[in-house]
Amino acid sequence: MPSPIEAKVPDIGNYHNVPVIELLVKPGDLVKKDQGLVTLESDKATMEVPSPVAGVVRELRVKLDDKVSEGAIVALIESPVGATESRVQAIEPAKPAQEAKAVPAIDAANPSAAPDRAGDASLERRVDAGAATHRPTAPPVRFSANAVMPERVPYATPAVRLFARELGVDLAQVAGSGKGGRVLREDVQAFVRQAFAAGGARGAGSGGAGLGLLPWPEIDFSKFGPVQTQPLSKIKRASGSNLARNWAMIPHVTQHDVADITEMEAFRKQLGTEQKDLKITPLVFLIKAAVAALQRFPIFNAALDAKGETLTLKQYFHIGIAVDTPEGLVVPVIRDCDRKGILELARELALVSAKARDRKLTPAEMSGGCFSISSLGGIGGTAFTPIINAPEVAILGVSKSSMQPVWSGTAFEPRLMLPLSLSYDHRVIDGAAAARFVAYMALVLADLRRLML
Ligand code: CAO
Repeated sequence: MPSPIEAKVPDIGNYHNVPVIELLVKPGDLVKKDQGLVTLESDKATMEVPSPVAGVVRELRVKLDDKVSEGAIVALIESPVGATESRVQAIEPAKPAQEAKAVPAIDAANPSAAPDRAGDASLERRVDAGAATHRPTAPPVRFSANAVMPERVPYATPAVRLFARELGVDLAQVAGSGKGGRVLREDVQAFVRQAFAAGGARGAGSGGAGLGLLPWPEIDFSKFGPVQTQPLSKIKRASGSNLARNWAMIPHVTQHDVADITEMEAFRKQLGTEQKDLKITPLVFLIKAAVAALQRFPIFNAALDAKGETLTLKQYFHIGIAVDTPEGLVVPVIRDCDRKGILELARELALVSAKARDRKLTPAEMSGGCFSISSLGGIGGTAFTPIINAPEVAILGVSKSSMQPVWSGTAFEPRLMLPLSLSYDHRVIDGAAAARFVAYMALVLADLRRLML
């Protein structure tokens, strides 16, 4: 058995006393020639000390945080003399037969010997020959630290870079949890896990799987006090996936406004006394006002394609209504709202709300929407940010109306004001258009005669 070969820190430029930040192998590991043994980190770069030969790591001569300079021995590598062919194959990367013939095997310690052994693809024979005639030492591999790890590229060791490359992961997207923000192997693994969990949430012009988010914190809460767990309902899990995708992939902006519904409310109350068996809430008026605004601003009645490049403008007016049920949120769609009057809409709204709460809605009754309304007005609040129901491009949130002092020009008058919150996809809709859309809705709600125009 020949003496083990010393793996030394090669020429690393003008760096001295560089800390060892990572041990990439341990005694007993099989290594290939040039495989990284330890990682060093200067103030500007990380670099690996390569194994001078293929073989087995007999001893590591450094530990984490040791400081090393050029020539320091980091490990002893035993060459695989007497190793079986399969063991050698395990450490020799497979090469196509042609390549093996064309590329001479080069002994780092004796490059001139290479031509003699051209075509010798057997590592064992190569190492044997080297061991018999020379005692190879660490090859003088030159490092350009900045070429290995330029400051502007993500901070990661070459091993992690290689790992990310093999998995097709763009390191720039991965958040590093290591010292100083260094991207670790585990960060890349977590990134890939998350990409899979996102279930191919791609489209609308960006890669949902490439968000580069930190892994979800996993905390044992029972350490802090008594807890119990409860699975999310099926509806919540399904709507949650949609909401998460829509929130992550659509650049939302929410435009807030208020509508003076004093007259509308008087009319609604009057209708209520006439239609004893029908509950008429502000929501049906909002459906009509939304349709009027969609007709006036057709870009809001549109769907964006998966690439984020083409809009489909709809010439029908089906409105989705968010309904709160004990199992979670569902969005039944009321069709052809432009062709239906207040009373018909009120009847249909009562019907779909009851069906939603009884879990009797069919998928067909929840599809085909153009624009959605989420009304929390029966509960409270002054404003909120509803999440757009992709591929729709806008959604209206409605909060609770309240009496407000409004300046009439000569005096403050008590007026019933209804808060409106319009979230819109900023890729499709400009802020000015959104402000006009919601202001127009407020105008219609303030004077319902405008619905007839
Ligand atoms: N301001 C003041 N009062 C309002 C109001 C508003 N904007 N909107 C409704 N109300 C009143 C109604 O007039 C009704 O009063 P009365 O009982 O005195 O008649 C009361 O509030 C309850 O209304 P409602 O909520 O039963 O009826 P609706 O037509 O307004 O809404 C429905 C129907 C199905 C949309 C609603 O019940 C619901 O589920 N809303 C929740 C939607 C939701 O969860 N959105 C959030 C999505 S994001 O998580």
